Amino acid sequence: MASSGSASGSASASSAAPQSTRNFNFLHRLCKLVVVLCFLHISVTLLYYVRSLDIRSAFVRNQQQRNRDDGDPTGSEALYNGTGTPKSWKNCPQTSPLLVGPLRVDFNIPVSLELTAEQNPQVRPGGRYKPANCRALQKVALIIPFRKREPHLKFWLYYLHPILQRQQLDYGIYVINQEGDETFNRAKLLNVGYAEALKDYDYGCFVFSDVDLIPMDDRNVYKCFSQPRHLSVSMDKFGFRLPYNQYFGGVSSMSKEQYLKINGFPNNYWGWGGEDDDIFNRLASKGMSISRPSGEVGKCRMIRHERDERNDPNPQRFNRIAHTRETMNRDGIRSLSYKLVSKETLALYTKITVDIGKP
Ligand code: UDH
Ligand code: MN
Repeated sequence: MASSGSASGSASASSAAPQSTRNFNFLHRLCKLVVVLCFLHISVTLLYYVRSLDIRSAFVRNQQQRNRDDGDPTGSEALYNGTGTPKSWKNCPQTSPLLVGPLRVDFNIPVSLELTAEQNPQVRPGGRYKPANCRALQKVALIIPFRKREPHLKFWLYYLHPILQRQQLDYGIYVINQEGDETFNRAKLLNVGYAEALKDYDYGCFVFSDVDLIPMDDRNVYKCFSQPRHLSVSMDKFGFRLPYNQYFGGVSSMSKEQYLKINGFPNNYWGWGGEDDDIFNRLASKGMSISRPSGEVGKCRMIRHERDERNDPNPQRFNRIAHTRETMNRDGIRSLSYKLVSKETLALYTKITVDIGKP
């Protein structure tokens, strides 16, 4: 009874308080709330301000760093090296933004060297090119084994020059012309191409291409990869398929390092066939694997032709490819010998004529 009595007593006391006191209490609490809110607001604002200061100074540091790395692309002569590429330019992107994908390749439409030269004003004598606005990621020498295939070479240059430029490569074209009428030797000519190209420029990548093979997609980049690359993976001649898993013929690429690791190519495969399998064996024996584009990107056309004179199938090829491991150290780039007959710097390619001897 006492407690209920006291409760009802206090309730009646509070309700008995004057109206002005109740107003004062309410205002007092409201003010406290406003002060707390203001304090919170100021703290949050301060926190953000301090953080933004941090970010701004990091940004400035970053900018200074970038300026040091990139330099000024429009900088003074002092920034340029001897070859006309500003030392400080930024690298070309990993994937060229200029690529268009599938291409139309039609050998019924005639082409000429004059037309090709006209359409590729940026290509310099000797078939040299490098991108104008960025530093190419690779310096690539394209090596073509050759004898009496002028009509095919016209098509090759017509189609490849625009593709290679879109691929943003720093490249040079080397046509290695076998002099005389002795039996043809594709792999030895490729070795000569490697050696001669390096006399011109500090190439780090070598693409070896038959003169009659044209890629049908510019995403098939004619450059080097972490493993030796086979580029002509789906040829029309083989029904757009790889004829067999170890096939390494047609078009391939190798870095200087990869090429030297296998002592280059064999010099003693005279006549048609086997040299590409020997190269495959060399790579396999050094523990390298083959990198390839997809079947779609790797589509290419071969210009139809009969077998050339003095390039009959080599009857020794089966015996030779069975012994690659034993012969590769004594037969290759380290034992290459040939006579340079002439070197011509033509508008669209460098023509190197050589006497490579006979079987
Ligand atoms: N090459 C020449 N001149 C020659 C021989 C070969 O330039 O006299 C070069 C040329 O780059 C050629 C490459 O070596 O693309 C390979 O030779 P190839 O085209 O004769 O090899 P492929 O495997 O030929 O294409 C197979 C013979 C096809 C005969 C079909 C008959 N119906
Ligand atoms: Mn061919």
